[in-house]
Amino acid sequence: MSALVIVDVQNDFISGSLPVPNGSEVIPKINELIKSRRWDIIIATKDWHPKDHCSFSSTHKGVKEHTLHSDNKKFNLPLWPNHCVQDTYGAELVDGLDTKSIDRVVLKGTMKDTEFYSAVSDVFQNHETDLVSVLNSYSIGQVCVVGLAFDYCVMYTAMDLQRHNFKTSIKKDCTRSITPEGESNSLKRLEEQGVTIE
Ligand code: VGL
Ligand code: ZN
Repeated sequence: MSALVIVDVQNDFISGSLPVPNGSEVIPKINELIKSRRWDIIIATKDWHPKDHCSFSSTHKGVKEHTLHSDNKKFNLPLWPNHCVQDTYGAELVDGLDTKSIDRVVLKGTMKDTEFYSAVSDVFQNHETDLVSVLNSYSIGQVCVVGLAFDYCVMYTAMDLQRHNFKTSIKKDCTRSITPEGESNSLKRLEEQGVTIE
């Protein structure tokens, strides 16, 4: 059995606070994939942050260094503009995406002090979403990953799925990257992990 996993095709990553360059181009391409009915289940993920999430630069304004406790500051992870705040327009799946064909939505990044890029686990692999158990409940062996952004959430999701022994591929044309350098680094890492780039 096989699954299509559509990562974070949300308003904020297309026309909102953290737009991925040319991100809107993936919408018709992903709709075409959906129409081809090649997968037994279609899952969409959503970055779904509380309004004071540790990955937002605004969360850390005026906070003294020694009082910081959240992962992003402590481990020098990138800080971002506020994005995909729970129950806001920016966090909704983008208009135009064929959402009626999506069987399940998996939320990630919901805990204030923990950064999730992957839709499987947080960056330190201490917490998991329900993605793997959803896939296992459908006896999925193969997963194809598409969406935004290639050099963050798509890459980390694909690497985690491969680590969990799903045969994992990425349809590159149905993704876009935040930066070109990020894209070439990600391609290298994905290849090393055995993820197929189609
Ligand atoms: C993402 C940065 C921060 C992504 C999510 O979906 O690629 N990037 N949060
Ligand atoms: Zn995020």
